Amino acid sequence: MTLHKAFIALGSNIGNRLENLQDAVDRLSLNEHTSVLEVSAVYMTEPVGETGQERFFNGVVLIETSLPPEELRLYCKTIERELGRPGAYRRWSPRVIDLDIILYDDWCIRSEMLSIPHHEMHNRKFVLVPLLDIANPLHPFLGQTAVQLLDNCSDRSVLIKLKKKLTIKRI
Ligand code: PH2
Ligand code: MG
Ligand code: MG
Repeated sequence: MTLHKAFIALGSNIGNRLENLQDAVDRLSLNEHTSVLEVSAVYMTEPVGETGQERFFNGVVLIETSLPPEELRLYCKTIERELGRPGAYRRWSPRVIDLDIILYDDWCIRSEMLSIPHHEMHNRKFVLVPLLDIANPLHPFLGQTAVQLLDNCSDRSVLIKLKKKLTIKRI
């Protein structure tokens, strides 16, 4: 069985935002096909794309998984549903939980269902800053490290690093 590494970005701006992120991390930890290796700090971030909604809590986790990307995406959708996310959100609407695969090994995938590396990761401080808490991976498509992506990122939104932390449950 081949194990892969993937970075997943987490976001929530409805309900108990910390609890929602932690519930998602727990589901990634307690599943037999995925384990969580590292968690970032939690950041309170201004909504990007549509203002006038609650601020987000954002974080990033590094997981190890035997699931191929498409199955990992489906598992992320299952977690979103279990945490109360409705089937479809319009693009910039507030969300109970959002799980986005940011990187999967050094793979580049562009299909109707999958965009790996995530097509917006280099434009989003709420992804790059927590990612750098964990690692400084190379963006396999743009050929820049996360530090370089952040240097070149035009996102000027404010992130506040919180004292609240995510924890990793071990089976
Ligand atoms: N997610 C979005 C759109 N805007 N803004 C912040 N701060 N954090 C997010 O996670 C986020 C967003 C779409 O998924
Ligand atoms: Mg998203
Ligand atoms: Mg998403």
